[in-house]
Amino acid sequence: MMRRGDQLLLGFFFCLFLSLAFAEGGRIRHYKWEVKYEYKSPDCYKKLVIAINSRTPGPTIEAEQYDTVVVELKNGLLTENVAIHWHGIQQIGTPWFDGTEGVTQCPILPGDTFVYKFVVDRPGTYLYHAHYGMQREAGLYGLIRVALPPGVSEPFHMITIEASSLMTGTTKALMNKPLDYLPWTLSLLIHGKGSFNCFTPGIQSGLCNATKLECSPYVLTVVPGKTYRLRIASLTALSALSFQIEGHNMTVVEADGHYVEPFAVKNLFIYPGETYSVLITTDQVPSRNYWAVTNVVSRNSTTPNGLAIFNYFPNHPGRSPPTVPPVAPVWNDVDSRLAQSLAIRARQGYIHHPPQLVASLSRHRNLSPSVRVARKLCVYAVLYLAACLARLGSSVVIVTVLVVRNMR
Ligand SMILES: *[C@@H]1O[C@H](CO)[C@@H](O)[C@H](O)[C@H]1NC(C)=O
Ligand SMILES: *[C@@H]1O[C@H](CO)[C@@H](O)[C@H](O)[C@H]1NC(C)=O
Ligand SMILES: *[C@@H]1O[C@H](CO)[C@@H](O)[C@H](O)[C@H]1NC(C)=O
Ligand SMILES: [Cu+2]
Repeated sequence: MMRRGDQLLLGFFFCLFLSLAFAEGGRIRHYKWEVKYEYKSPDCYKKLVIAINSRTPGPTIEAEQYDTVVVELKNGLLTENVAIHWHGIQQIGTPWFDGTEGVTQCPILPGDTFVYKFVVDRPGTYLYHAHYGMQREAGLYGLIRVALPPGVSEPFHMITIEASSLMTGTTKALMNKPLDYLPWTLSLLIHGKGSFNCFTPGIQSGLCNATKLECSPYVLTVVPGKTYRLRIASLTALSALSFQIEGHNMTVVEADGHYVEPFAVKNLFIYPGETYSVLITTDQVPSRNYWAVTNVVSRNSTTPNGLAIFNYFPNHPGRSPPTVPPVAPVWNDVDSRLAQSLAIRARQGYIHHPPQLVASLSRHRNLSPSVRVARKLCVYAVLYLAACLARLGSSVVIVTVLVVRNMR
């Protein structure tokens, strides 16, 4: 018979072992970012942008369901605070990492480093963006891709490769002018590249050069005869957009982190803060490239279209398509946008009902099943040891275990 001290010690190590073995549901995805102002010409017009590790959009966070994302964020802006919101991430159990400055966290002061740490518990496409002042419009944003864990497959077929496309715009606020109340979008960016109209009256000469390599269109390279999943997201200020790829229909399969019943569209309408996944089959004439186009809808705007190149391998990625970019739907065509909204239906078999009890939600949703099992085993082990020490025998343990089970 072991002495009491030994039993306690054994129990302690047993629990320690379990908690170490199952500590995190998935892998840790560690990112070290520094946020800084830099001069860049994303749309050919040189301006100050806010970049993460010199990039805008910032690095794409790539994780699997139940992984823990750790972002060590250094604010290198010198005179401005920073906070980053993880758009679409539920933050169950970690509301203080939601990143809404002044609501769930104090801003990160210039020179300070803050470590965000949260679990991505749903597969899907999400965003991150600055949540302080107009920093989002200045380029502080990026994508979050949460894949399924190994061995679990998506509810659609023939995925070969994933690509992504993130639409944003540059706004007046970025032009070193006094901020207008409405940050009109002056150029549309696809994955951080666009083209400003360098003939706009009043712009500083020498700062806009439409032939710079830095602002050549974003290129999405694909292989003929495959089906691709394209993740599309928008963070454009105050602008609803249409997105299309010349000559290709798209099948919508995901909206804002939820699988939807597949439906086909020629134009995808997307509003700021939304994300979609679409499937595109590269079944067109393979000897040329195609245009990907985004344009403002729902407002009679003069914003130039955003253009990217849908490049069929092995054509040269910089080769312009031989056609003019497809025309966009007219800005006040409300019916098509309504039709898309009405077509979005939750995918059967993947419907997540709201939890019945808020209390149970806050306690356990954030943990992976293995953590829950480990936690349960720990409780049982401690109860067993306690009962042994109290020489009360196993019946008490069984009763207590039953009580604990019912409490859950
Ligand atoms: C624009 O950029 C191109 C390529 O970098 C350069 O050759 C040209 O001189 C520039 N034009 C002006 C007006 O600066
Ligand atoms: C796209 O869909 C439309 C309407 O269903 C159809 O007429 C057209 O042929 C399709 N285009 C391609 C390239 O599949
Ligand atoms: C949209 O704006 C243009 C000028 O930019 C104007 O000519 C046109 O009439 C406007 N359309 C509508 C429907 O208001
Ligand atoms: Cu957001």
